[in-house]
Amino acid sequence: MVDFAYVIAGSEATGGAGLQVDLKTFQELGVYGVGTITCIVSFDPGNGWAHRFVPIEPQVIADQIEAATATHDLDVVKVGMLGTPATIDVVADALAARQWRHVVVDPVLICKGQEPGAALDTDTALREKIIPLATVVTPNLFEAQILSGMDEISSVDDLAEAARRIADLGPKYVVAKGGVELPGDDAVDVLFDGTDVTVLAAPKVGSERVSGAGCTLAAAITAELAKGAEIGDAVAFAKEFTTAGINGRVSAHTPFDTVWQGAFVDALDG
Ligand code: PXL
Repeated sequence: MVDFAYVIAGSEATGGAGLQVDLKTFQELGVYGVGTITCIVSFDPGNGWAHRFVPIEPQVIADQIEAATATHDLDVVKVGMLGTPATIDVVADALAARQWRHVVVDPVLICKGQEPGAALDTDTALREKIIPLATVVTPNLFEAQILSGMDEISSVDDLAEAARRIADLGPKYVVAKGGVELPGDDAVDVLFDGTDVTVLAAPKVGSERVSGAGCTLAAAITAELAKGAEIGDAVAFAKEFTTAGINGRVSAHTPFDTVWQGAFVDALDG
């Protein structure tokens, strides 16, 4: 029997982030992907690759969720970029209307290139209406700092403390990602399960951010949970899958490279 994974997220038109990455990751990991689009991001090559952002009409989001959930028995969902308070309201209502085995939230506060703080009301709505419905939340360093309210995260201990504070907002598990910004030779993620902190480390691949890494990690966690993995195994595998994808990254005309979701399976095939 095929396992299903559902994603509610934004489209990113280059294929390097967002829903496109989620569905590619699901397919690589052998789960049937179902997707609902919340917004459309089209980078602007004529203007420094700035983000052009168009929200989808709330009723159209509700219609997509109705179609997806009426068609398949979906019990594991990933939530990616939402983008506006109206979108957050409709997605929060839809999540609250049914039972989920896992709700994996990638708390996309801003995406690369946007001005921090430009969308404070969206950040507040995400914290108040979506994060409490999550079973797993996967903030990067910047998002962990905002969501935890900490002044600075400059060590693994700080990252673990941020994860503990974010768990107080409701989610059972917090995966806080140090990425290239956390000082040190390793890319460190911490998993807090409400009691214990597990530190996952892998040598950094260069010092530049690679587009789609956060989306890939959260989608891989979602796919593994859909297949029945335990959270610790899901997160450890997702990190391996994402690290392989960063190693096998694709260069592009954008100023940043993007993750290749096929790299993990390429390596298995030799
Ligand atoms: O990488 C975060 C992200 C998620 N979702 C969408 C995006 C981005 C960043 O560009 O556009 C739709």
